[in-house]
Amino acid sequence: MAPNVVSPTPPWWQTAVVYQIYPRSFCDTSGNGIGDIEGIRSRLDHLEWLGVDALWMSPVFTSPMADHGYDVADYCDIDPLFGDLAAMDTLLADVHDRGMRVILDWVPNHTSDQHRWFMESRSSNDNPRRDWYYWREGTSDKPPNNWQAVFPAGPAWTFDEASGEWYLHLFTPDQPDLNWNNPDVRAAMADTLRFWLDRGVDGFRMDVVHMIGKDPTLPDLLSGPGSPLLEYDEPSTHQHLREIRRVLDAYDGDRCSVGEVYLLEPDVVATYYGNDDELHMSFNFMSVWTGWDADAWRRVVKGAQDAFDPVGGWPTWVLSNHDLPRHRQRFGGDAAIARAAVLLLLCLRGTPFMYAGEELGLVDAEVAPDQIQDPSGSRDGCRAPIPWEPGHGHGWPAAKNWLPFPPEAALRNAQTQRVDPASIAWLYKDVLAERRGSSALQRGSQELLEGLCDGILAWRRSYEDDERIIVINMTNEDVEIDLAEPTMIRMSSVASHQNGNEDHAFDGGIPANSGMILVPRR
Ligand code: TEU
Repeated sequence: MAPNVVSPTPPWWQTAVVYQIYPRSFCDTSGNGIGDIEGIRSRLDHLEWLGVDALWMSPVFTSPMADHGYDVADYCDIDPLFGDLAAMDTLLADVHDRGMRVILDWVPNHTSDQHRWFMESRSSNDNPRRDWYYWREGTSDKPPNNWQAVFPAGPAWTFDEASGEWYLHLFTPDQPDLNWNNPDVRAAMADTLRFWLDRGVDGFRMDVVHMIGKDPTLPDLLSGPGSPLLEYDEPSTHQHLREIRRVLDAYDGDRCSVGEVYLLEPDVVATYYGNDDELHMSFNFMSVWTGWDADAWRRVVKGAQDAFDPVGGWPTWVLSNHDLPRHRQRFGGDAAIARAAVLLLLCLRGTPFMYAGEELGLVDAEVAPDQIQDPSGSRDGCRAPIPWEPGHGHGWPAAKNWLPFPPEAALRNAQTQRVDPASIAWLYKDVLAERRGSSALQRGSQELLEGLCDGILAWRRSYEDDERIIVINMTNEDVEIDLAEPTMIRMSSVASHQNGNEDHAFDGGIPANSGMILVPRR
């Protein structure tokens, strides 16, 4: 087994739990049915109550909202829909006052077609910014290569009648890809990072960052027409990431990056950490493609250990985000599974990323076909407004919000759950507190425990004399295991085990679809 090396004083982001906020859906204070920055600020007590360390905000920059903010028209300003720079500065100050951090969402692969850079680039074939994007000659019936957009269905190219050339967009035609081969683009994008670093942000989530480097000849995908997203791995990206890292490292305070490297082989993802000179962290999306199945999870955990440990890359864990069906839904909707998944996400070695609303055990909203907002058509369900209160409007002032509420909002809302110690929100809070009090859970080594029983995922975390064993029963049957060492139950995902602060002797029984944190009996 690889050594799982632990550094003596880890940077804050290695011991942190990050809470992702999709600002449109978090909390509306202006009354237009869309969440805003002031709404986030007004709910910081919830984050503090929960005990998370940092919040990551999906983009709030100036945008025509063709992809709800992932189409940025000005990286250095706030869209009026969400507030303004002053509101952002106030939020930053308030988050910092509460001892938490802010991670912004930086979208380097593409801008909006309404960004002034693209408008200039598009204005004529000899504009000085022409080369800031990928323009290629061709006839209107044949795109320059076989790349397809991730969404909507169709080529990753749009023909511009005025100039008789095509431009590249891995996503919608409103999201033209920046040409990172151009040093002026790299310098301008580095400036956008400095703008926010100077204002005090603690890090960046970097959108599809593995796609920024491109072979300028843009060759066809050998596998045939499709999106390069899940397979593209271009050497120049690593050079760009080293430059980006130097921008962050020039600031104090362990400013960090977490890359959305959408490649499904952990070994390849790990190369994006470089020699500790590229990304600080990367998502490893194997977890979101894995069902409620212990064997599959063992492979994912082992895959991460084998990929990240040898290169000293700090792992990350994620179950839900704004692009995917919520994990409770993916795992079949069972409330017990959602509770056991709390231990899965928060006790594996690495930085966990929660998605707002998972602490309420939410499933996705149902959105009528004629109400769909998302350009991909499939992601609205997990972007439903967060229910804050049980009553009418659930704490949202408008008569109608940009999306409907998720199911069971009268029960699955922050106010109701926060006064119920048996709720999933309290389970998150308790496990987060346990994590914070345990160097084993925060930064300890990790060893998978093999061969205990079919359907059981179990692992040991150790740091000096602090130790935890986590066991999760991913089956619909109660099972018995023999750990061959006496342990006490510190915490269980089963509500009835949770009450009282005393550890209980572990007799080997683990109820169906539940998890436990165990400590050695001393
Ligand atoms: O997502 C990248 C992306 O394409 C995947 O999330 C996924 O394949 C897609 O959502 C499936 O429909 C990032 C952002 O997270 C996403 O919200 C943006 O739309 C996208 O980049 C473009 O910026």
